[in-house]
Amino acid sequence: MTMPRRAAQAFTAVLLAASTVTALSHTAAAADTLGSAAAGKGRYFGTAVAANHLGESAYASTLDREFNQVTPENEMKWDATEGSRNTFTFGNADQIVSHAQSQNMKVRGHTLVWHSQLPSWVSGLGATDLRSAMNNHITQVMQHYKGKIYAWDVVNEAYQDGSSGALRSSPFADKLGSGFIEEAFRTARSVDPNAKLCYNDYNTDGVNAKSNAVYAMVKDFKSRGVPIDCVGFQSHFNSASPVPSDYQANLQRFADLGVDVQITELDIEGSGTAQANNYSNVVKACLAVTRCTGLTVWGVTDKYSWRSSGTPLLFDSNYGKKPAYDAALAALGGTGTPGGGDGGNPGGNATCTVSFARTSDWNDGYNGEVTVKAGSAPINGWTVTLTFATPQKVASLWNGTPSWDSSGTVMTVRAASYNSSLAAGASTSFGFTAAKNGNNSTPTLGACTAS
Ligand code: 9MR
Repeated sequence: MTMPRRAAQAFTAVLLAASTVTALSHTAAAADTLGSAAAGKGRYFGTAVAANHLGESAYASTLDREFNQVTPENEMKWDATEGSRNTFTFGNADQIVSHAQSQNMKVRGHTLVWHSQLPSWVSGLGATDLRSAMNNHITQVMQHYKGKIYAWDVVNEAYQDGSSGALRSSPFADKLGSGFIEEAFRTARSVDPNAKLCYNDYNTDGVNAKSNAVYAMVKDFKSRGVPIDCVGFQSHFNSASPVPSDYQANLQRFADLGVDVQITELDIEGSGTAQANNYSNVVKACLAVTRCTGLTVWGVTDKYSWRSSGTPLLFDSNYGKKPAYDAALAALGGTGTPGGGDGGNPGGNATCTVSFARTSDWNDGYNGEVTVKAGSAPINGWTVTLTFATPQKVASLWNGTPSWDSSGTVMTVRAASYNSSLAAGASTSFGFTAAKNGNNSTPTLGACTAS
């Protein structure tokens, strides 16, 4: 298609204006995602990410829309980064880090010293060699990511389950003794003094023998000046390991030691209202603790969860928002969401009204803006029709999803994913550019339908 230069310039200007509008209205949409709602409370809301799913568009778009922090699920572990001694492989982890950076997401480094996913060459070393291999691993990995990681899980899962309160048997504990934890933290601090250094564990979510042992360690570290900044509570819950009633109190007692606390690997098996209530309680517990700086769920979608059959996450296998999503968002103070099972407006009182404005006009085209306003009840979706005079044609549309009747004159626009939910009385708008093709009339606006 050829266009006279002036028309082409005008068209470019319109497209620029259109993309500006998209960006502005997206940011302006108040707290309608987990990340933005958490940010409103001074927290982040993150997820574990697997590099091999980033190419799946629904995975990446859900990740980018909802979350503002990521933890590589496996890609930074010892077996992934140093499979053979002193040969480092960062490709998959780098992919996650650059994706996160392009989206302004924080990255949690997971994890430097852990008994699991540990290559067999490490377990085979004698004490002296093991100590230098551990310090070298921490140094090389942290140096590679220096300046890009907000917090590292320096040591992961060092304590035994059950009532002993003892360290778990591992090559590190068995050969280096309990001092390996302190040594790992001191090495980590010397490599990247700007990264927060965390201890991370599971079954430490309530007050129990295991969390008491971690508590005693953190208290000791703080009293002796061993560098530790934060404690991660993995929070993998199911019916055998439910959300403890003293969850918040436990987070608070750690925070009172002078460390930040984070929910680092949250997933809760179940479905429906029960699962939603559990998520709500966990989010509220974090918000109630000033030093609880953020939450991370252990995966974007049930489809790829390590406990997939327990459907423990916020998005179902088709990336649909679950009631648990609605509950987590509501607990964060976010606005209502579409498609969240029981989380929306179930009544028949959802209404909306529309108005139209021509926001700019030029020889052969104009921009139109349609404002959609919810009635006296919140709405989860809206649809508007516009009938255009022939031979006008819509060249582009933003902040809505258009479809056309067979004559090509009646355009039905439904909400975009991010502007479908409106609180009672709240408004949003979509816009379009139309080519006049010799007809300067204004389209006829149909009624607004809300759901
Ligand atoms: O989700 C991770 C899964 O893909 C791995 O196969 C597994 C191997 O140990 O690790 C899972 O993540 C774990 C995390 O790194 C540490 N806490 C427990 C997590 C769930 O097992």
